Amino acid sequence: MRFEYAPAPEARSIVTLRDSYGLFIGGEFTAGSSVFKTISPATEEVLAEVTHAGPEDVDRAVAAARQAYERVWSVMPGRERGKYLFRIARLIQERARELAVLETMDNGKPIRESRDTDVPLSAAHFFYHAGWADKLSYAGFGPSPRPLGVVGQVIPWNFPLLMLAWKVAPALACGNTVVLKPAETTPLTALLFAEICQQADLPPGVVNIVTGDGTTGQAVVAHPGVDKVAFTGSTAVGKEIARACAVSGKRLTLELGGKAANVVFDDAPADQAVEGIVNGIFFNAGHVCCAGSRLLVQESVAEEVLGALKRRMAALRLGDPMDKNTDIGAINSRAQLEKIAELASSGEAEGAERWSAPCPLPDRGFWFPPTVFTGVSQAHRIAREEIFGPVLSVLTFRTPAEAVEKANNTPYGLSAGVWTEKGSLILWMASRLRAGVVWANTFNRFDPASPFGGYKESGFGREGGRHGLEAYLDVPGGGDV
Ligand code: TAP
Repeated sequence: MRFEYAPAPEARSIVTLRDSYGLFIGGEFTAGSSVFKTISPATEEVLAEVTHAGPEDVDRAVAAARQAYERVWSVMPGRERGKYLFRIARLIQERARELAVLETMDNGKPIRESRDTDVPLSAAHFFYHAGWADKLSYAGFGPSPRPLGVVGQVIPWNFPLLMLAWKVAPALACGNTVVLKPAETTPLTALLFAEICQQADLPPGVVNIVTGDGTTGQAVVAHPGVDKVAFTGSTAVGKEIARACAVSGKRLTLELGGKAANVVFDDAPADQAVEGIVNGIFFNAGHVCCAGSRLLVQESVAEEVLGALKRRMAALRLGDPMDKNTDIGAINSRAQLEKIAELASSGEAEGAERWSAPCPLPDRGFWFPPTVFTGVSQAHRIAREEIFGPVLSVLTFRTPAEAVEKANNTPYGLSAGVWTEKGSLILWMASRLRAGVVWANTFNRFDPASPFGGYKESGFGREGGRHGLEAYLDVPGGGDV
């Protein structure tokens, strides 16, 4: 039975979009070398004009960050830094609705997700790290660990504000200043965050935001005035950055791609497992580095689980991301849509069987239906490459040992999920899965107190928790290259 819902659109009026945004350098919005447009991926309407930062703009941003580091931020007592972080956290909460609406407009993700996940977790990261700012001496890194200096941070488009929070909050708590480059297609919440820094009276230059494309990212990473680089994005660009930073004396942490296995055993509670599979791959339309994009299901229950999964997928609502009933929003860009479509075609060409939920796609914007591939072999591209879209590849296994072997048969190692009612099997699996995070009977759970990061081509370094502080302090193990 299918229920029809009346549309429940979130109002856009809470957001005041400017026609044009400058770069945020030294506490002020300033002009840059050229401009580009950011669009809504759900409607393709132009939202605003944004400034492209060239190398000379990055120079100015790094100089502002250096000055703020030396004169103000690194010499400020931790308890004073903490007050600013608390203030930012509270302002994110106060302006939560505005941030959520803007994120959904610029990124295309459902308002339910930006409202209930991205924005509250962003505030939580600032609250959590505000608490650390005056307790670094007790974090296990010696009596008075020092900050690193100016940090260059480059982030992707899938969780624009949340990735900013993951990067900026620990850097500032530890006494560093930052130059951050948001993704080209999702700069708007970072620019609203810049306004929040002004509102919080954050000393000028502590946070600098330079918008632009990959060349702006390159300029940030390569700048000799940057002491540490923190990057979240694709493995291909991560490798380029590792090469650019080699033998430079810069610290580096990389949070890269993933191809997580979500492993369902025959004793798992089927309904919960299906919800977990759906959440694992269709949350944020699969634009999630730790998405459970490979379902490994025990052969004896494969048919039953797949039947239930398809019934559940048929009930997912795809469409206007501003509607509070929407489960699946837009794909963030035409380029990403083309990449997903190309990989999905390769799945069919290589012999896997494709099934897509029967949902109508809007005429304008970038859309891809929730899709599942069965009959997938480990050699197929859709089993090996990160699709970064709402596409699930299903493989089967007979024994726990086979599940581990298949789950680990990937160059990535960011996350994994295990579904079973046996605690001993969960522990057995968790100790053998080569993944930074292993969820048991749940998926996509995040907490600022819990470190997150990968193995192998998923990168190195941890974000969140006590371990995440190490990446922003001058202590051994903080990501020397
Ligand atoms: P990328 O294409 O790698 O872009 C990430 C960021 O790097 C963007 O700001 C991009 O700018 C910039 N950039 C591009 N080329 C660069 C270069 N040569 N030097 C420096 N910066 C450069 O990734 P994406 O497509 O935006 O994001 C998706 C990827 O991020 C996926 O692989 C996903 O798994 C990964 N991801 C990982 C995590 C964690 S925590 N591991 C979390 C989220 C996402 P433009 O926007 O202008 O291209």
